[in-house]
Order: sequence, then C-alpha cells, then structure tokens
Amino acid sequence: MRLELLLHLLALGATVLAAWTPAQESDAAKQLDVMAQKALNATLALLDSDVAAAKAAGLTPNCTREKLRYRIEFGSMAKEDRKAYTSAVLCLQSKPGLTPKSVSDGARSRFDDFVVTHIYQTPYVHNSGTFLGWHRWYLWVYETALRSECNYTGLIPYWDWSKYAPSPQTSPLFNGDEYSISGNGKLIANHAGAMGGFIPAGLGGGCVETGPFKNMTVNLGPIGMQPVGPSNGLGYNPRCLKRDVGPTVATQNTNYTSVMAVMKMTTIANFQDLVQSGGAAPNGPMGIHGGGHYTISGDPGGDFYVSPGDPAFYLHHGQIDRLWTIWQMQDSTRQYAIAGTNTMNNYPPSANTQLTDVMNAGYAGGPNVTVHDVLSTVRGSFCFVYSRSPLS
Ligand SMILES: *[C@@H]1O[C@H](CO)[C@@H](O)[C@H](O)[C@H]1NC(C)=O
Ligand SMILES: *[C@@H]1O[C@H](CO)[C@@H](O)[C@H](O)[C@H]1NC(C)=O
Ligand SMILES: *[C@@H]1O[C@H](CO)[C@@H](O)[C@H](O)[C@H]1NC(C)=O
Ligand SMILES: *[C@@H]1O[C@H](CO)[C@@H](O)[C@H](O)[C@H]1NC(C)=O
Ligand SMILES: *[C@@H]1O[C@H](CO)[C@@H](O)[C@H](O)[C@H]1NC(C)=O
Ligand SMILES: *[C@@H]1O[C@H](CO)[C@@H](O)[C@H](O)[C@H]1NC(C)=O
Ligand SMILES: [Cu+2]
Repeated sequence: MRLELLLHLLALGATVLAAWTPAQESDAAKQLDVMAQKALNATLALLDSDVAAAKAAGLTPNCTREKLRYRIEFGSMAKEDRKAYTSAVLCLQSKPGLTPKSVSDGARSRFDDFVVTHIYQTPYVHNSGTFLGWHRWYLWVYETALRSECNYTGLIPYWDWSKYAPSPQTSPLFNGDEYSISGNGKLIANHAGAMGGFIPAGLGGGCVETGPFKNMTVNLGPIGMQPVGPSNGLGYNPRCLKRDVGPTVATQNTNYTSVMAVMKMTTIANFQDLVQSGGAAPNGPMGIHGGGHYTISGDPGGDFYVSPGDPAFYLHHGQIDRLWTIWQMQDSTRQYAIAGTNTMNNYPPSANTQLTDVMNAGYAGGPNVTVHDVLSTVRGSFCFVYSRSPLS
C-alpha cells in the first residue's frame, strides 16, 4: 500500500488548495456540532421507536435509554476517568493472551491478541466495504474486553483530532502527564517523518518516556515499515513504544475544515473513500484516517498493519467511528448503506460486500457478526452514542 499511497499523492500533487483561515475552521466546527446534535436526536428517536416496537411485540428491548452509554471525548473526561481507562489498558497488556503460537508466536498478552487480529485482517478491512463496520466491531470487542476482563466501568474515549490539531503534543491525550495516554516520543534531532520521510516529521521520533505507557513493550511487527520483524512481523520483537506526534500532519489533514469536507459527502462510497484518502480537495491526500494515524506516527503507530499496538489507535478509530455515526444519522437512507468490495482496493478482485457477510475479531474475542449487525450503535450488541462531554 506504500506504493499506492505514493501514486495517490502524486496524482493529487497538482491540486491547488485554497487558503483556509481560522474563521473557516470555526465555521466548520459549528457545522459539525449541528450535525452531531442532529445525529444524537435521530439516534434517540430510533432507539425510542425500537423500544416501543419491542414492547408492542412482547419482547425485551436490548438497548433502552436507561442502558444507553456514552463514549466521551478524551479531554472532556474527568482526570480519574482517563486514568481508569489507561489502567484498564495496562491490565489488558498484563493478561495472558489467547492467540495460539501457530497464529503468532510473538503475541504476549490479551492486548496483543487485538494487534494480531488487525495484522491478519488488514488486507480485507481497509479500502474495502467493511472498513467502517469492521473497525466499529473491533473497537466494541476491545471495549468489552476492558470492561469484562479488567473491571473497567466506562466506555472507550475518542480523540477529537481537530480540537487539538494546532498542538496535539500538548493536548490532554499526548501531554505525557499521568492522565494522558502517554506523551510524545523523545525528540530525535533531524529525524525523518514516516514512509521514508514522505510524511512530514513530528516533534518526537524516539521512545515514549512519560505517562502510563512509558514502560510499555511493543512485541509485534514491524510489517508496514522497515525492518520487518521476525516471522513476517508476527514473531517476538520486544522494543519501546515510539511516537512522532506533531502539528504538521494534524493541521493539514484533520482540522475541522478537513472533517467537514468528508461529512458533506452524500453517498457511503464517497464518504468512506474520502475518510481514507484525499479523493478531492480540500482534504489532504492521506485523508482524515491517515491524518490521525500519521499524527501519532512512530512505531507501531505509523505501521499500517501493527498500528493497534499503540494504545492511541483506539481513540483515533473512536473518532472515525463517531464521524461515521454522525454521517449515518443525517438521513435514514444512510443507516444501512454500504459500498465496496471484500479486499483492499479490490485487490485481488473480490465480491461486493453484502449486508449478510460475516466478520469477526479473531482471538481478540466476540462472536461472528454480519455487516448488517454493526450498522447502528443502538441495535444488535451495541447500546452507545458519542458525546462531547459526560452531560450532554
Ligand atoms: C435536538 O433536540 C433538542 C431537544 O429536543 C432540540 O432542542 C435541538 O434543536 C435538536 N437539534 C437538532 C440539530 O435537531
Ligand atoms: C475484577 O473485580 C473482581 C471482583 O471484585 C476481582 O475478583 C478481579 O480480580 C478484578 N479483576 C481485575 C483484572 O482487576
Ligand atoms: C516503569 O518501570 C519502573 C521499573 O520497573 C517502575 O519503577 C515504574 O513505576 C514504572 N512506571 C510506570 C508508569 O509503570
Ligand atoms: C485545514 O486543512 C485544509 C486541508 O484539508 C488546509 O488546506 C487548511 O490550510 C487547514 N486550515 C488550517 C487553519 O490549518
Ligand atoms: C466464526 O465463523 C467461522 C467460520 O467462518 C468459524 O470457524 C468460527 O468458529 C466462528 N466463530 C465463532 C466465535 O462463532
Ligand atoms: C437482542 O439482540 C440479540 C442479539 O443481537 C437479537 O438476536 C435479538 O433479536 C435482540 N432483541 C430485540 C428485542 O431486538
Ligand atoms: Cu485498521
């Protein structure tokens, strides 16, 4: 995919971007808030009608207003709640994994089970018809593991990239205090950015030495970066967590203007394409998805396959999922809309994704689910909505 991204960047290189001012940023932020409010209202209305229909049929509804839970923006969570979240992730990293040695002999923990699953499924769940749905399911299985195996009582938080785009390294996520998800990597002077310098460098590049994950060992990979780890990246390769957080990628690819350009798409095909790549101006060539990933960068954060090995992954994908939810709830025809095929960029050529196609999260856990099962956050196994703060 490295070559594909390169070709994509070259194709878009000639695109002349308009000069966007901070005023446009605040306009875009307001538009997004209105969309989010509309989505929340529509979700609650859907929930109410489902509950009424279940009761009328003599059934017990799975999700109700009383059971509904909120995934909250990380910086808006109380400090002790942020700490409870990272403590639960550390717990998952300390528990023995379920992945057989034959599947990955490098996995060492329950946390690593998730990394292995992502490695195996990468060619099917990116630039494909299951990108959004599979990652929603994967996050939910992770959240469920934190709750059922590590006594976590909250939900996974999300990272509102745009809010912190001018300075992600000092945001509540990456400032390195005990309530963060650990700080930036140690600054390496004159280091190159990701993809051999193709991606602009951030303000770190070295090992993470502050915050809850400062002692964390990364066991798997690399795969999408050089040098590839033993057993094609599935072997044991203990090393420090590296990050290269900085404002360059964030301001150019994940600001409110970039996000709103995506949110204005009217078909699921255009929406998921623009999330994952430039597609059209004014969004940057790597898309808001690549933008969040390359704002973290480093190892394994900048690795297409192994990126869930950085705990920041799950907050980034929480925001992707949140934006999809908001987009879905603007119009009832979007709820069950899917597009795309079952392989990355349809290579090798594959069938169109169907609502009845089955997905799973491998040894990370959870049952098999259909694509249809994951298209509403208040149906099936789910009962959550995204919210800026604990109160709204
Ligand atoms: C959402 O619902 C609230 C409360 O019913 C209402 O005040 C608000 O105008 C609605 N917002 C949108 C964008 O529909
Ligand atoms: C979770 O709580 C139960 C009951 O209090 C306790 O037995 C168990 O050790 C806790 N597990 C973890 C991982 O803290
Ligand atoms: C990191 O490991 C050192 C040495 O084992 C220990 O003293 C320290 O408390 C650990 N820090 C964190 C944040 O876990
Ligand atoms: C926001 O991102 C767009 C690309 O999506 C870029 O052209 C613009 O300069 C950015 N705005 C700010 C204020 O950084
Ligand atoms: C999921 O389906 C596969 C076949 O596609 C099967 O091998 C596996 O056992 C199923 N897993 C669960 C948890 O039901
Ligand atoms: C509750 O969820 C289960 C599993 O997803 C499903 O089979 C069942 O139909 C749901 N019940 C209602 C009332 O929606
Ligand atoms: Cu992924």
